[in-house]
Amino acid sequence: MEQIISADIVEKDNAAREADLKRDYDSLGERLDRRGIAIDAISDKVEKFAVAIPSWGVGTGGTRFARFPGAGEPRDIFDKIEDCAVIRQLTQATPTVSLHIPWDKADPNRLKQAASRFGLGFDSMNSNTFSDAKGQALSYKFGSLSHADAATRRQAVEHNLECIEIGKTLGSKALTVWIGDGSNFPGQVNFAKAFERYLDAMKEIYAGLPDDWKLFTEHKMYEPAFYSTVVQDWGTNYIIATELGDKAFCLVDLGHHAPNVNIEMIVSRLIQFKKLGGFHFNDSKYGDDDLDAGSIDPYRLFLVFNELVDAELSGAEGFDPAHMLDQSHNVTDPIESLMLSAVELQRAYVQALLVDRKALEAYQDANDALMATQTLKAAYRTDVEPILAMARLNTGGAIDPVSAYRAAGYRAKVAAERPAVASGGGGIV
Ligand code: LRH
Ligand code: MN
Ligand code: MN
Repeated sequence: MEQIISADIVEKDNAAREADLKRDYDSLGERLDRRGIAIDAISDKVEKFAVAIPSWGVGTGGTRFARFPGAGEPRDIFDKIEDCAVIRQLTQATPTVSLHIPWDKADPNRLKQAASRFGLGFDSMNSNTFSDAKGQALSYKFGSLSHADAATRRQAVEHNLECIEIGKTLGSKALTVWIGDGSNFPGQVNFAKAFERYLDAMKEIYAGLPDDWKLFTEHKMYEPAFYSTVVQDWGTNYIIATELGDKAFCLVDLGHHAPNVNIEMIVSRLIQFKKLGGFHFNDSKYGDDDLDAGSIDPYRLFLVFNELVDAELSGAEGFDPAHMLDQSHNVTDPIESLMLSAVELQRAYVQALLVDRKALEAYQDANDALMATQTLKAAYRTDVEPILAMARLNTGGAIDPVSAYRAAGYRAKVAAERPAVASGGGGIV
């Protein structure tokens, strides 16, 4: 397996940190031991934790006002795969890439070959009927899978079926469908009719799904439609997943809810009714900000993982959610942001593993609200960095991924090979 960052650089950076890490790990191990927790068992779990990198996340993002390109941006999906390989190498947490079609359209066999050079696999395929592709016959300006015009709906269905076909060659096992369909004015669309058209179209896509695939639908409250969206909320999403069948699940993008919505409770509900498919992790302050996971509200991320760990430990039937990042990096080096975001998910996961669940249950049963919440806080307050760093070291990654990445000078190196992409307005990627 090829490694893009020279092993010497990673080893040198690790060597400078290893002795301190061992001390910190042992000391944390001792403290966890006092709480009846075996640190090595937790480390094993972290080593198995995986999150997919979105291909669109490694390019510099932008807003509808402007995009300020970074140096050495990937020119195409093959450059993106190399950037993903760097993230994988240094974090050892991101073995797969999630593609967006048609943004990443290329010969599937070449894609597979390019990824396998670095030991990367492919996660869920993402279709795109929220923008018009070059040369597309019918426009999605007024919708896609719910469009009033049957021919436009057909075109959108065909596109999704094509995504499945590409994914089959790549070894993907899921299709994620997010549509921008909705309305900008009251009265613009008939809610019920639009949803009915959407469901009919989705049934055709579902019929083309291989038996061992899953179909994820992603709800989003607003944007680009600002008055209503067809797949607005988790309730609508749940209806879709139940209408479609056993292979259909809800995908929760953390940025797609109304402010103050209790996302962790949505997660719990979907787990309880066996319809949680997976996540697009990111963070937000105001809307679908697509900020780095854990950068604004790390406690919320922990609370989401608290639900996930609760389900994992209680052996919830069929529980196997897909983890994907979905972020836009406007002012940071996307590789650095994505590495740290993957680590933030691991951190929340480990903190959630540390929750004393027996004690929590007893406090809940005794209506001891204060101690119940303190039980969560005790886990959340634990600095688990030594566990995360040790897991990286044990699996061949970097103790400090950003430090090793900067020491390798990867961005400057690719900047010399990849010509600057023009800046300009608009576009989320
Ligand atoms: C929509 C979304 C969806 C798209 C991605 C680019 O806001 O979250 O997942 O595929 O952004
Ligand atoms: Mn998303
Ligand atoms: Mn989004």
